[in-house]
Formats: sequence, structure tokens, C-alpha cells
Amino acid sequence: MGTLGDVHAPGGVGRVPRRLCVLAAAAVVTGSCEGVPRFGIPDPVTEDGDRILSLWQGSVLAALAVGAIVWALLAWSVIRYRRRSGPSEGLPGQRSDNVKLEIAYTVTPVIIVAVLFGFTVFTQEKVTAVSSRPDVVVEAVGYQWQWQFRYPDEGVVVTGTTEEPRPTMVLPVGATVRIRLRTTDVIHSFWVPRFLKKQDIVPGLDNEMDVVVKDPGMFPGRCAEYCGLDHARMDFRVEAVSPEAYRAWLDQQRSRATEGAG
Ligand SMILES: [Cu+2]
Repeated sequence: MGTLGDVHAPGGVGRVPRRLCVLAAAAVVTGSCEGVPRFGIPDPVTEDGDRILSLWQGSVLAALAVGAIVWALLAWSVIRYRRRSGPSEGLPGQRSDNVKLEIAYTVTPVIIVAVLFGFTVFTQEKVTAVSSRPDVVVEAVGYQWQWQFRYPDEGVVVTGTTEEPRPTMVLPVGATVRIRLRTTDVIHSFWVPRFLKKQDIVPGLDNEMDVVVKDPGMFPGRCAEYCGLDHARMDFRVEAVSPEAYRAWLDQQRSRATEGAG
């Protein structure tokens, strides 16, 4: 008759999670999980987004592996030790302790959590880092209840209204863009889902983020912090274009501003 000790050999419990940790680790370090599902998060369009996606995929795979092992062990014990018809076999082996097993099931989760923690810190350091020399600086100013995008080095300002079209932050593809986050009133939050990160805009706090958009396209963004009556109308767009198209857009904005002033 199998006892707990025979069945759950420490090596058997520890080996699979360790293998998965290695798999998840490889994914995070290499920065991509080709062919692995995204498990519900948007397709990232920034370099940091790729790192965040890999961390998410590694974490979900590790969780699924642990879940599969737990469910398999539960199913096994339910089936193996079910009440049967016919003469009773009596109770399975009853052991009050198994030191090796207890050490294994304490140390294994600690290792898994430590590995996940390590990769989380590693990724966080990467995605919150800001370059000392960004290529483009944009100030995203949130106010009740819209956005203003200022390009201080270019003399260009885009001011949103709650009517269509929503304000568009135009960025060049492949450039390191510093987004300075400012508010004139309450707390808002700058969120472009396909960047896979968002950051609060807090009065009196100079928050900022760097993004490098990989591919051209139009990406919706919104305020992600409830900020009052028309919070839901604080939509905007980020349009990533080629560096040439970006320069042309700046020129167009400047000439439009001059015409307006004239
Ligand atoms: Cu807001």
C-alpha cells in the first residue's frame, strides 16, 4: 500500500516546477516567447511591452504548471483511494509526518516565488528606466477632462476637446520618446493599452516614462484614473509614424498655428 512518503517523493514534486522555472526564465531573458499565447493581454507595440509580455507569459506558464501538478495529485488521490464496493481495504497509510516531503513542499514554492520575484524586479528595472538622452520629449498634460500634448523642443501643442477627433500624440517609430506626465488639477493616468504600461499623473509629482514604439500605427489611449464627471471622455490616440512623416507633421502643426495666429 502506498504511503504519502512513497507517493510524493521530494524529487518528483520539485523537478517539474524547476524545469518550468528554467523555461520561464529563458523566456524572460531572451525577451520573447515566440508561439506562446499572450494569455489575454494586448499585442505590445513597444520594446518595453515585449519585456512585460514575456514576464506575463513566464508567470502564467509557471502558474499553469503548478496548477496542473496540484490538480493531477488531487485527481490521483481521489481515484486511487475512493471507496470501493466489496470487502473494505481499510484506510490508506496514515502518517503524521514526512520531514523530507514537508521540506520539499516548503522549499519548492519559495524557490518559485523567488524566481518570479527576481524576474519581476529585472523587468521592472528595464521598463521604468529613463534614457539620459531621449530623442523626443512630449509633455502629456491631463486636465478635467481632456489632454494636451506639448512638444517643448518643437513649439508644437495639441489640445484635445471632448468632441471627435480626439487629440493625437504623434511619435516617430524607433525613437526613444520621453513622455513627461503633468496635471493641472486632479490625479489622472496615462494609459495606452498596447504599451502594456500605464502611469499615474499626480499633482506636484514629476512622473515620466520612456517608450520606443516599434511599429507604425494608431493606438487608442485613455485616462485610467477616475477623475470626475467626464473622465470617460478622456480618450486620445497615439499615432506612430516614420521619422520623415513625424517631421512633416511637426511642420504642418507649426504652419497651422501660425495661420491661426495670423
Ligand atoms: Cu482623467
